[in-house]
Amino acid sequence: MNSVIYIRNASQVVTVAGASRAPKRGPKMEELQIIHHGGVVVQDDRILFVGSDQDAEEFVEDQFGHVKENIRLIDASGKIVTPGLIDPHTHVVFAGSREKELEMRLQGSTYIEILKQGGGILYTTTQTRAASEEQLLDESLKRLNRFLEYGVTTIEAKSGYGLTVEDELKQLRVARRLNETHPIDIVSTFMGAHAVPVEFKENPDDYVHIVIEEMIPQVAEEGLAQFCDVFCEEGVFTVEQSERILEAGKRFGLIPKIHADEIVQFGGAELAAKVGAISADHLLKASDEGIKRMAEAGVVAVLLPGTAFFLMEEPANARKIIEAGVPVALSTDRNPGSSPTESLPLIMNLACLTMKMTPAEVIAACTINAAHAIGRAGEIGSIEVGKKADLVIFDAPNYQYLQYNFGVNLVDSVVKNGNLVVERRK
Ligand code: IZC
Ligand code: ZN
Repeated sequence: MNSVIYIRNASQVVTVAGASRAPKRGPKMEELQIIHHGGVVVQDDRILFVGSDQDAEEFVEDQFGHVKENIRLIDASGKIVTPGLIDPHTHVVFAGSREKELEMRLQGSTYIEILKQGGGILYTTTQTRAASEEQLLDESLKRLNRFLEYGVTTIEAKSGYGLTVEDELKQLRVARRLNETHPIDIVSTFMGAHAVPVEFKENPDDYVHIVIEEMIPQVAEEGLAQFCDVFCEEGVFTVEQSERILEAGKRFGLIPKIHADEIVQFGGAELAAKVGAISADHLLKASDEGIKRMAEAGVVAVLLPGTAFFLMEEPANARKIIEAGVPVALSTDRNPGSSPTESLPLIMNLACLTMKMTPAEVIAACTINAAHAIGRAGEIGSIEVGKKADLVIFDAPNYQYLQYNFGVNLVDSVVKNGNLVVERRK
């Protein structure tokens, strides 16, 4: 018989069902389609059944009554089941770390000043260029293991610490190998336009030329990425350069994403709408007009409150963005400079406590809306029959408790692709 897992007696099954075709916006973000006292049955890598305790018992008896001893039973009494968490914005493949910059920032240096002095992204680029594929793989693997412990079952991962054709391809190949070998699914984004490398400091347009003429075609040819991202920011890439790069990506089938309006108001949100980006990320300084255009164009806002917290900045105005009808997702932004954490649950806490998102909105933002931000909502992001069996059991009596008992890991178990991959606290 095929592998079957039956999770029973959950106090809540938070399905987040019914939004696979379009992301949740406005008040809909609060509708989580919860089954109180329910169960989930998984067969192989798919969700086979979800329903009330009684219906689940009958279903299992009907389908598997004769082979009950082969079913893996998980008792979720007093706990909740949610879809596997999805992190739609990470820079997880890199070498080294930047704890020195934390001390510099505590003494008054800013993130952009450090970058302009050749630190920041450029420091990590030096380390990443020097690292072998094996070394990058080992370092990134540790981070992926931590993500899984926190209930994250799918992530997006960007390149952008190579900044040469070969080194960008190296980073993306590592992401591909990680996807093949690690339980977490990794969706890749090409981000050669993450910083202008020192070699091109005096003529950044020459670097943009290489991104467009050399990097994008090779990334596309090797099928190494699905998305193309740009750090559109004062002192990094202009709106005009960003547009050229994202349009070039589109010609090669790479869907645009954009780091928008993080540090200054720069027109990134407007550009996201103009190029039809799947998401615009950060948005701390986004203009009202930009937000309006994102809502009209259906761009998902990926908010990163951990980054604002770590950079000691005011976070994005999530309430305004949600009220404008923009679908919101959340992410760690895992990277060595502005958000060195794999704890998506901590980001959820920060979203609630620093951006006043409700506990229900936070769940929608880390499940179905995050799936939409990476074009995967048909497969993941909700507990529905036929979807991939990616599930988390949290040791919490209700979903609100996740935002209340903050800063600790409440993950009890994780099911990924139908396999029990994390089992904690007996
Ligand atoms: O390494 O600093 N913001 N890119 C844009 C980053 C932060 C990553 C880094
Ligand atoms: Zn980022």
